[in-house]
Amino acid sequence: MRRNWFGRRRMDVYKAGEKRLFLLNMGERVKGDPDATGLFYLRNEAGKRPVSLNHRPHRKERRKMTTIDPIRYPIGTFQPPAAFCGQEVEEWIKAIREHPGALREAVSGLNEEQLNTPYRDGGWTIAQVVHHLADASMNAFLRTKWGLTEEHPLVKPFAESEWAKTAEARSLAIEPSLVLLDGLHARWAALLEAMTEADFHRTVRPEGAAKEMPLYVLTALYAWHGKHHTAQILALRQRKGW
Ligand code: NI
Repeated sequence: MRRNWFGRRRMDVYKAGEKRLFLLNMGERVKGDPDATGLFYLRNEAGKRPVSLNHRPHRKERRKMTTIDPIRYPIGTFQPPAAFCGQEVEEWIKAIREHPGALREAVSGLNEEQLNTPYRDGGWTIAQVVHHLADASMNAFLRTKWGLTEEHPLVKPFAESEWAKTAEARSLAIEPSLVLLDGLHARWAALLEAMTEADFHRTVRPEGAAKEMPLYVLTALYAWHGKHHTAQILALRQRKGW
């Protein structure tokens, strides 16, 4: 067996459940027989990038691969797209359009006790995650509108963990937030579909951020965000056998 940057742990990578799960969660695509090719693919929103197992990845890449918590980030962390790509934009819009339905399906049949279960130790309950998704999507929609109607507007972040603690976010049934997401995402997807490439290159300036964010990156971020939280709920259901 050839030595590579996984060293002796290479077999663990493909055999130990957690390692394998971890790599798959990072979006690994094994092309052919990994032992024969020595290649796997790290895939992010920007596309596929082949990585040779025989080369040690950059420090930044390694940090990402070793510190991510798979319960908290079941589909991996957000990888900003490197450039605008019309085909990817279409996929993100589709994800935003389909998010409310996917979320409804992810929470369907759960009773109140289950909805009030944290998706991880010390994390939000499923109900809080649903309310958080409504909070986040409302903010994202407004940022998109601001970005389209003003020149490089400053956009305010929201203190999401504090928003998740206000009374209604801790006690209200999830249905009002699901209904909100139905309407909001229908409108948001319609807005995005009507945008030109130039519109997607318009930017907002997130307060405190080092650089401006083009609207296509914002769109990619929220396409990921919906899937990210939906996957947290589905993963909890799988672990609990619900
Ligand atoms: Ni979130």
